[in-house]
Amino acid sequence: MKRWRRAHPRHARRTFLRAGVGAVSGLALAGCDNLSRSEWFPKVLDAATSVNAAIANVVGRRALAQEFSAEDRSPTFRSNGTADPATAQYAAWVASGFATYTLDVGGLCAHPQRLTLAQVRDLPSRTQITRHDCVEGWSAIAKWKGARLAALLDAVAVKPEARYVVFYCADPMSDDPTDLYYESIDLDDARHEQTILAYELNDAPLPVPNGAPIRLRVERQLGYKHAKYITGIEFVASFAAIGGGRGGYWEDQGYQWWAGI
Ligand SMILES: Nc1nc2c(c(=O)[nH]1)N[C@H]1C(S)=C(S)[C@@H](COP(=O)(O)O)O[C@H]1N2
Ligand SMILES: [Mo]
Repeated sequence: MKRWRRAHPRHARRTFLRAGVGAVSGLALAGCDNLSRSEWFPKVLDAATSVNAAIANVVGRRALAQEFSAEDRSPTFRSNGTADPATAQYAAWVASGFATYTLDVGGLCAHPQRLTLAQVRDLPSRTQITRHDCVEGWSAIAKWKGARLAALLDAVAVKPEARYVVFYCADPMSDDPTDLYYESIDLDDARHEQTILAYELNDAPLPVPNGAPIRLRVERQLGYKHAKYITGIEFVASFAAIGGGRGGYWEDQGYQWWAGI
């Protein structure tokens, strides 16, 4: 636990945070005309998000996101956000074909583990064709294969006091090398049938621009929740002491933590 905290210190740089929130609101206003027609946009940036979360709880957190057939797939699945973490560590993993990559799984669990990509691929898997919706106004349908996150939770024996799963990523979001992309979901979403640690996109190994070697698919939430380049997974009772304290890189800039579609 201590090592994790050192690697991902809380960022209390208020001026940075204020600047970030301002920039996001400005973008939201500028993009309003284009985006207001979409069904999901209002759910992301206003208070309806919490209503949406409440409805999701009543309707059932286990309901599946829509799945599509092979013909429905988009011709290409674009990259958004980081397209290459470009750190020395990441470049070394790419050079090894991810043979030297490891995934640290720890926090509130009985059996913390360091897994190779091969070990992740050995976990029970799921394949699904789903639609990805990004708040920037694009969607795409693709086929994903990955390890069921529920299987990993069972393998490490998550403790009952764990409430959230935090995903630490390889890509720095500023000149500060500790300012890494991160995300979090709750245990209901972690155990959801369609929540996978994806290592294949459209029947090929996950490409670097889409988060190689492992990225999260959490199909009932918006694109920014789908953490790419995952290097660490931590089970926590609270994410208040991680990053800016709001549960994710974009959440720290003002986005909603719950991004249900
Ligand atoms: N590590 C990391 N994960 C990330 C991002 C990022 O910049 N870094 N961008 C997010 C956003 S906003 C979206 S829409 C999707 C884009 O996934 P794609 O690049 O496969 O299209 O990844 C999400 N996960
Ligand atoms: Mo996005």
